[in-house]
Amino acid sequence: MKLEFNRVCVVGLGYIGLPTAAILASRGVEVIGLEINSHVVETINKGDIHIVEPGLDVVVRTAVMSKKLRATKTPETADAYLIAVPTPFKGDHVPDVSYVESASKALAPVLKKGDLIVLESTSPVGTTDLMAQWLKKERPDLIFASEGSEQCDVYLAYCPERVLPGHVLRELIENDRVIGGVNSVSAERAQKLYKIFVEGDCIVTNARTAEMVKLTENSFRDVNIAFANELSLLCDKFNISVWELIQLANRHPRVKILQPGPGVGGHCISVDPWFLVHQAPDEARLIHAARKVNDSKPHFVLEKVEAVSEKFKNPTVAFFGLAFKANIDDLRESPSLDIVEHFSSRRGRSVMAVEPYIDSLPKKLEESGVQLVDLETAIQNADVLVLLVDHDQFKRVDKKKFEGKAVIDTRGLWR
Ligand code: SAJ
Repeated sequence: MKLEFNRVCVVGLGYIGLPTAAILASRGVEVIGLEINSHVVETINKGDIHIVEPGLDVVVRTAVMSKKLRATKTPETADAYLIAVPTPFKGDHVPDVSYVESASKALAPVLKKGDLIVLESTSPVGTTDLMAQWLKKERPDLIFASEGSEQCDVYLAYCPERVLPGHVLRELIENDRVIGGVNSVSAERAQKLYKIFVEGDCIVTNARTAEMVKLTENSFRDVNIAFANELSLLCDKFNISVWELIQLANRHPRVKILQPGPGVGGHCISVDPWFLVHQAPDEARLIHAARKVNDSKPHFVLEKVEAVSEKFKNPTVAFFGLAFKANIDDLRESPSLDIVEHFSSRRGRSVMAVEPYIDSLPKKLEESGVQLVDLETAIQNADVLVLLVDHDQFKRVDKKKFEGKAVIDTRGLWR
């Protein structure tokens, strides 16, 4: 079968770019990974990976060994380009699209008539149009897709990734994709590209809607977690178990409350809603309030730990979990890490941390004298036990061993 896309270039070989590149390669497409980090390029070309994601090592190794995937620092021609670079925010929660800009500028010299460029990075509404403007400036000889016209040399689309860390390979294939074309021909072309590996529906819309869909999905989750977190504050005040409360309220056929926790972490849900708040501060009031509720939850937990610890003389405090959520090793934007960092920054405290997914502590915790220990050691030796992450390993504890100790359970695992 002749493929319409024989060669695809994936720009940015991170948590999304690398799995996407490897899956495309596994479908017979020649994939070039364009990456600015030399260490990442070398690692991948050896058939290894630089990130932790179940099953990814095998798919990448197979793709590299079969010569369908290789990484490079130099832009090369391809039939389609997928941009999956970071879009963090600068101070004051202002979105930073400079990586998208530099990726566009890097690609500009190798573009030719008939090429397709798809932006996957989470972006403020209007970023795909901005990309068209940057490209036009670099390549005045080419006609880039524009709204309201189907005539173009280079097709442009936006297609957000929506995979859950820890389940990336399965979700990349199974999830539905929203494909937003700057014009209809771009959307159709991008749809063909995604159909090479996506088994879910590939639904076509315009680029601005697709950009907003991504921000909406993560804001929806943030607002709903904020509701659960607010309930946990109310329950603390009223001396009610928030876990029992939610379980009972969820018995209503149209109520489905999420779970409270020590705060919202990761590089998506705690970041993306700010893009909307920044673009429309007067309108995005609920989304803004939710961000504030979730961001303040670690302070609430910290105060609880302080108050409980004061009841002991020279207590040892053990924190269970540092990752931003259950069963992964990712400590980025982790509220748990934040809590332990703050608590252990006061000198002379005896602090233990249990995190089955890491071998050594982040530098800051090491410098504050925190000890990385196993589950049993922590339960045996600590006076105050603080559960921060609902890792499966923490579910199997013998609660009889908690006798005489204070327990703060932010995830409802040890109730
Ligand atoms: N959390 C709670 N209570 C809950 C659910 C989650 O406190 O009931 C916390 C987690 O502990 C964690 C944070 O929220 O700190 C985020 O975790 P998550 O599992 O909700 O989401 P992420 O950040 O791992 O991935 C999200 C997903 N988006 C949605 O579910 C709408 C994923 O599909 C996106 O692809 C990803 O963001 C992304 O890249 O944007």
